[in-house]
Amino acid sequence: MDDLSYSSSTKACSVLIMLLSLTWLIGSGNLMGNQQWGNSLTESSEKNGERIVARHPVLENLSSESGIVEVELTASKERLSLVPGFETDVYAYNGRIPGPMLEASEGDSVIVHFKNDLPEETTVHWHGMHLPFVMDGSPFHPVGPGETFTYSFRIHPGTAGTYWYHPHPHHRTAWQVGKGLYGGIIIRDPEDPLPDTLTEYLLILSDNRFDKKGEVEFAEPGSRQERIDDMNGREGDVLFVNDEIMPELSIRSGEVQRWRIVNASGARIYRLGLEGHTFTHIGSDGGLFENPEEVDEIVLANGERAELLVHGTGDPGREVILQALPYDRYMPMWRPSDWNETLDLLTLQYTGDPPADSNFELPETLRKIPEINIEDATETRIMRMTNGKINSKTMDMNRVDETAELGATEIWDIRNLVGMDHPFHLHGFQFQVIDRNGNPVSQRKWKDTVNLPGFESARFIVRYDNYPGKWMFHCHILDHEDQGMMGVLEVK
Ligand SMILES: [Cu+2]
Repeated sequence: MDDLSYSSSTKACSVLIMLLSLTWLIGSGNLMGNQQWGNSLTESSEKNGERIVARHPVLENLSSESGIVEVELTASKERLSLVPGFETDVYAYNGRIPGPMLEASEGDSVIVHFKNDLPEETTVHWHGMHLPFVMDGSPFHPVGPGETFTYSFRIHPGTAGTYWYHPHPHHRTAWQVGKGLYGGIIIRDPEDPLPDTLTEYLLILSDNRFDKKGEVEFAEPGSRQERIDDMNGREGDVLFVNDEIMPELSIRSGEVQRWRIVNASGARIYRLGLEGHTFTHIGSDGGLFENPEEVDEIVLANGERAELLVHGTGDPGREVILQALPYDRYMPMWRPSDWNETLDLLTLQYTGDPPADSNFELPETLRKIPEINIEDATETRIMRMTNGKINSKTMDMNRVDETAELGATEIWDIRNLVGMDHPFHLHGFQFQVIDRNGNPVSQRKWKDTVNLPGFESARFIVRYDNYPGKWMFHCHILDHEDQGMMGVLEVK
């Protein structure tokens, strides 16, 4: 595993005693969690003065040139322990689930030497990234078994945020992601408005289902379960945060932490709440908001990301649970019987240390997000989503569904005509939601995925900058995408 480097948590606090107690914490491994199976992390390293993500493996940068991030990524069949007591046939990036995090900064050039060691075609899609068409890892550019492909792209200014990578082969995405192929991306802004002293976590949420032998279970063809999975998308009863079931994160009373959360689940939508705590919602798909929002909970649909500040308002020694609260995304007749149960995701354990004197001040404005002007829009594209179809069509690789001019500004009017949620994702270009069900949204945000609850609608505005090509748009319930709930926008 020499292609990986490990990072753990540091906090450069002004109070000496905090520094000392933290050094002790890292030294004693208390930040490493207490339930680790399979590809758990047993090492940590610290990078002084740099922002680092607690206990999340990072793709090692092989380049010593500044402004270049060059990494190796291999997808292969592995046998890993995901649930206690079992080994499981999986697909993994660099031998891990999730794959190691890709970390780069605005302005960097990223080069990924990808090798497909799987027995089937795959691609690597860089979800949310603004990059050339041939680098998008869409179904148009499969990488065959045994083949290699070098993905290279530039990180545009203003795109700092949390993204993720996953396969996107035609009809096989749900299966390959279900087998373990997904990983996180953090793009950093050299001028990040938040202090680099905050402990930062990247939490990749996924769920999976296992048979009695501990193998990943997919429904038998023709079974009732297959009908349910086709309709709802495949859900599992085992919830993972990164590679762990119910991991434990550590916080000190008074401390503020920065959490980046990715919904990498094929179908499960998370309504997240932290017992007795509120969140400061500071960012989503395309990075930080202009203005932080105080919220009690947050709904994260498939493919979406959230950046949150968690305030350690609890007492020393207290234990609180991050929960997936009931969320009804289903058609009534297909609703699972346990849909209204609250599920536990992780434990946030307060240390026994006396409350830290947090001198953290949240900036009122995190950054300015340039407005895409509605008056510039030259077209409105209406997308009618029904179960399995967009505008009454299923995906055809040989058909272009929408054609637009490079540089054009357009409005997309997404209408969900059925009674279950469909999260809508556009490749290649971040957009700004204008309104939902006719009501203007509270503030401008960069998004690449917008969830449409049953019978709801939303409009967003987008400008097709820089990159011509055939860009996918689709429902991000992966089973729906594989069934053909997807289309092609050609920008030329
Ligand atoms: Cu869908």
